[in-house]
Order: sequence, then structure tokens, then C-alpha cells
Amino acid sequence: MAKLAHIDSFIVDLPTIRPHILAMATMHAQSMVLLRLTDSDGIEGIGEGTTIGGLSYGEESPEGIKLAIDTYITPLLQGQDLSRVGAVMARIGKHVAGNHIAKCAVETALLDMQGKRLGVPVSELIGGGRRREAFPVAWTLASGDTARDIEEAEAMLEARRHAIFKLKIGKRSVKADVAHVAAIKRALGDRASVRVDVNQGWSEAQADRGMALLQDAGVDLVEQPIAKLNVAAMARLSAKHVIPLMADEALHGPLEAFDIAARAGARIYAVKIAQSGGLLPAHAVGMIADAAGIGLYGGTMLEGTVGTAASAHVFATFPDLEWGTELFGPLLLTDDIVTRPLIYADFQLQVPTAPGIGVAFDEDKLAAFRRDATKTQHGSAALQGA
Ligand code: MUC
Ligand code: MG
Repeated sequence: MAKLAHIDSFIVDLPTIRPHILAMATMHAQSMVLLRLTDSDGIEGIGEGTTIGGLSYGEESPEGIKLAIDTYITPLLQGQDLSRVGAVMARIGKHVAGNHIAKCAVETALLDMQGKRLGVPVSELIGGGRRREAFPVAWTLASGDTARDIEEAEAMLEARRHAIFKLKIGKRSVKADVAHVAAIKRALGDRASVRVDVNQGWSEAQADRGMALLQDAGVDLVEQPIAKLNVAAMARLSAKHVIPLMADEALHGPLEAFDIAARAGARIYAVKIAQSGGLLPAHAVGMIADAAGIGLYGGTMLEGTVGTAASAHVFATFPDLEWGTELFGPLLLTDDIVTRPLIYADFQLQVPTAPGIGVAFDEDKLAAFRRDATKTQHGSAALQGA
């Protein structure tokens, strides 16, 4: 039986390459909770639990994720057979409500261990195995400046790294936001797909107007335009507009996936392992969407390489990844904490092939970036500003 021998969770803060402006926060750094589990056979599993902008995006903060793992989840792992990943996660689910990002970090580490035990990539442990070796990745233009965003998009096209661009809007007036988006779409034309993410920034009336204008501007989809709990309004907007509405913050695992599908609240799902509560529930979200005829998109919480690799394994198993993915998190950061970075080439991310999630910690980098190892105790709030 593979029992827990050691567990270590810690926060790592990595600066972003430029300020990343979202409706609810401006990021200057990303703070990720990383996890290392070792079992009684000496097999190691690593995981990541990451959110955006401290407590401004969702109900879990980096500090809270670490606390949930250390205080409440670790005792539930003790004495268990860690090779029974589904059973262990069910036990955690019975005793820990919510805390999806903490659960995702733990499930990632358990699956990483299991893949290493069996000598297979994690994608082979999910839903019949992987169906693709690589997939398209969007880049988010969020500098806040139209000319700078166009320049950034042109550079990405030139480098053959991204041909899908997501624009973060919802902070300014609908008119100003639409003008910004339309200028970028005009500049890029048919060379790129342009999408927007409002991060719940609009009322239903603003969304109604905004969606009509964005459709005319040639935008391909509108992500979470209104409050996540207002599924009735999401359904009204979806029924009224040709431009598809994509659910993001509204999705917190299979239950919401089923509810939104039943109420016709969205035509595309942004699936996130963090929001879903792990890789296995994220796969279930994908299966529900597929059964309901809802398009699939691989979302991100702007995780670093560990969480991005874990997400890639799930998205590689989806029957149809119609809208591609946005697994660009590591590219937004100035440094990395793994020995070998993920490979982005020809507009695609390659799904790792080594056993487990297929990436390993670089111990020197961890020592340099661990929050508990750095002298100045810079909290995520201080780094991320408002
Ligand atoms: C979100 O809401 O989708 C994903 C890409 C990005 O720039 O922000 C995230 C969060
Ligand atoms: Mg979003």
C-alpha cells in the first residue's frame, strides 16, 4: 500500500512580464501554492493550486489554499492508499466543503504519483487516454493600451506562438471597451481570432448592447459578461445573440456544468481544473458539455508550469476542443520553477509525454522563489496591487 510519507506545501511568487489588467485586479506577480507528496515507496508527486489577484477573483486565496491543505486535507491523506486516487479524493470531498483549488493541487499530486507508479502520462489515466499531442493556445492582451496590445499581438503572430487573442474588458465603459476591441480586430483581421473576457463586469443591459456591438466588430465569443450566479440572464443573452457566450466563473464543477447546460446558460464552457476541483471533475465538466452540445475551451487560472501541464493532460482527452485553450500561464511569468519548460511551437502547446504530469521542480529555483525562503515577506496583495 502506498502511504503518505511526507508532504510539503509552499507559496511561490513569480513576477509577470508586464502588468496584467483584469476587471477585478491588476497583476504584477503570480502567487502559486505548490505541493510535494512523497509516498512510502519514495515516489514523489507534485501539484499546484493557483488563483488570480489574491481574493479578488474567487473565494480562495494562496494563503487560504495552503492552510486548507496543511490543516484539513493532510490528516485525511494519512494512512490512506494513495494509489486509489478517486477514493482518496472522495474521502476529502466528504470532509472538506468547497476549497476547489486546494483539492485540485492535491489531486494533481496524487495523479502525478500514480502516473509515475504506472509509467504513464496522467492523460492516460483520464477518460480513455489522450486524443491529441498538442493544441492551440490563446494569448491574453491585457496591457490596457490599444497600440501596445496590437504590437504585442503582431509579435505573437510573427513568432508563430499565438493566433487567438483574448482581450480583458469590463473595467471601462462599454463604448470605450468596444472601441478598443474593434481597433484590435481591425488591425489583425482574419489573421487572428479575437475574443473578449468581461469577468462579470457588465449588467444584463450592458451585456446585451456590448454583445451586439462586439458581434458587428467580428469578435468570436464573449466570456462571462455578467455575474456568475445570474444563469437566467446568461440564458437570455445566449438565446438572443449569435455571438456565443462562454461560461467561466459560473462553472465550479460537474453540478454547475449540468445546471447551466440544462438551463441553456452558455454555448461554450471554459473548463478549469482549479475551479472544477481537480482534473477528474474537470474531465466530468467536459463530458457534460460534450453531451449537451456545448463547445469546449481549455481555461486557465494563470497557473505556472505545474498547473498548466496538469490542465494540458485533461484537455488532451476531450473529444472535441473546438475553441482551443488559453494555457499560456508560464509565458506570462519572468521565470519558472521547473527543470524543463513546456514547449510552445507553431501556435500550439505540446502535451508532456513523460510519466505523471511530466514536469519536475528545479530545486534551486524553488529555493530562490519560495515565499518562506525569501527574506522580505512579500504577500500576494502587496505584489498584485489593486
Ligand atoms: C479568466 O478569467 O479567464 C485567463 C486568462 C487570463 O488572462 O486571465 C484568466 C482568467
Ligand atoms: Mg475568464
